[in-house]
Amino acid sequence: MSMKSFILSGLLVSIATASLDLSSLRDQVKAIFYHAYNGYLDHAFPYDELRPLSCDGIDTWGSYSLTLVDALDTLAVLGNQSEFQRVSEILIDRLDFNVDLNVSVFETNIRVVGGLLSAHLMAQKVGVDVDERWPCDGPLLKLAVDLARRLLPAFNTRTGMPYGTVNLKRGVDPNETPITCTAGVGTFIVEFATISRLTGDQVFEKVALRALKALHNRRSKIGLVGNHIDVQSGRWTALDSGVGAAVDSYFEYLVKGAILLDKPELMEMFKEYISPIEKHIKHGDWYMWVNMDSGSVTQAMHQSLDAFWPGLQTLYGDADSAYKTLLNYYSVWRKYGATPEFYSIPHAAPYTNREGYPLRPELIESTMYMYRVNKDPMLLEFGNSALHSINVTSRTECGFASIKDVQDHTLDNRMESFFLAETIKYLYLLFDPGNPLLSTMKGATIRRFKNGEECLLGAGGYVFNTEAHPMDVSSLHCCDTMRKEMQKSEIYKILQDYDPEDIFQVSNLTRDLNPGPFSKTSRNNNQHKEGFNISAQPMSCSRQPFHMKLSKYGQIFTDD
Ligand code: DMJ
Repeated sequence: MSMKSFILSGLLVSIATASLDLSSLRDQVKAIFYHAYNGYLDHAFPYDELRPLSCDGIDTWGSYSLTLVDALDTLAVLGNQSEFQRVSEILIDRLDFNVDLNVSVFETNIRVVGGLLSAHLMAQKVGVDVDERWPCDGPLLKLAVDLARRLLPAFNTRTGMPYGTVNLKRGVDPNETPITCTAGVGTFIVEFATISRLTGDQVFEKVALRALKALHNRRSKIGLVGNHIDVQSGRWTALDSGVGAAVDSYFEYLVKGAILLDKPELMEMFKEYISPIEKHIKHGDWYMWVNMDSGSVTQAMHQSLDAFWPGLQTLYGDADSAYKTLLNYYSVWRKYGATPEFYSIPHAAPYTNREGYPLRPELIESTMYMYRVNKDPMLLEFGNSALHSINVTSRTECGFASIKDVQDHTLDNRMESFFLAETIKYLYLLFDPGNPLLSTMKGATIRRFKNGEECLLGAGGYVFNTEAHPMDVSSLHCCDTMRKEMQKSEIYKILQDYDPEDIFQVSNLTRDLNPGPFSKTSRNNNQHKEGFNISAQPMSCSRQPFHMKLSKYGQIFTDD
């Protein structure tokens, strides 16, 4: 065993490093996954989430069997082909989005649309007998398109920025609040452009781009964006600017959208934020919260969600700065064995009522990106210690529980679906640096279509959506060559059934969206799940500045 030392916030931090057995670590991650996954199947399916203390299920973000959808591509990453196939069939058979339910546009997109798309794109690799037009068609893609179509009415606003909540059957409620958080506006390009490029229907990419640009055009004089915006008037309603909660994935999707679509324009937009962020938000190697107009600090706070930022910095090429920030974030984790949702930097303590750790992935995600760049064994040590903390602190009889308070390690009855989609996947990939998802060309295949066209798949690396669902960059280019063939397909006919320009013209979208042949008979969820309370959480972010109200453990505060 050797020691590594760092100067961190004036303290000498020493971390023991030893050579780790990656294969054994991967097995330990798998064991965590299957304990949680089997617990969900045994006690919670078909509900969205497992409640790991009461060992039952609950619908949270909709009525999607969300944990199963979110975990599907993790099964593929862990190499479980038979279970991937079995679950794909169950989902294809059961999922029906033609339900009268208000849902978060953001969460539905990143978790469900994203999960279905990545599973669709991985299907062949996992041994599924794919359609002859795959990846330009297929049952999981059809589900993703059907669901994404039901989100489109949210984008029908004066600014092009979407509402935060939509009814899957009826569109946007006429009384819906027009206040959406920044991430809720700017986190669509990865999934929506993937759909557009695979199917040839441009409306998805178009609305996502329009929303991104509308947001960017409303940055303040000092170049920052706020926390919440009125999507009809374009007026900022919460002026706190930072890189964490309610903003985070807007920045992430500028970078990832640029990479996925080979669109330098998006990277240029992102780059315009770097200097204002460094000047106003970055203090030392921490990122705080400031007023978007003045740049003055409003909260000297580190949020657990901020921890994705070093990973994003690594992705766009600023690994040195990223590593210093990562070390600061580790110092908080090491203190508690987890990161509290909000941590006061000057007081070196969690904020009251924000002491929890809901099994979030961000610090592990950034660690994985950083390890790809510098291969520092200390990063594996961190992964190892995170694995053990989670196993020791959060494990329950039927799953893994969120930590209610990192100071005393009391638990909360919640296991968010991102634990299986993201936290475990990034931990596994950290310990599996040769995985084809992290390489270019490794595992690339040639797809030959019936019409004689061919294209390369799995060749250009993968872009992970913000819920860790990998999108195969090369597949996006593949379907152009298939376009003529596509015109004969079922999916194409369905897309012809409606006019994409509707989204920019129709003002009253409470009409039935005519879901078309994708949908099955509408089910009555209460009948399916007798004895349970179904309560979807329609917004993914608070409508108020975070110092007044903010989501705790993923819960939602509405104005009521
Ligand atoms: C995930 O749903 C996504 O990563 C999102 O962008 C932010 N929050 C959670 C995980 O913490």
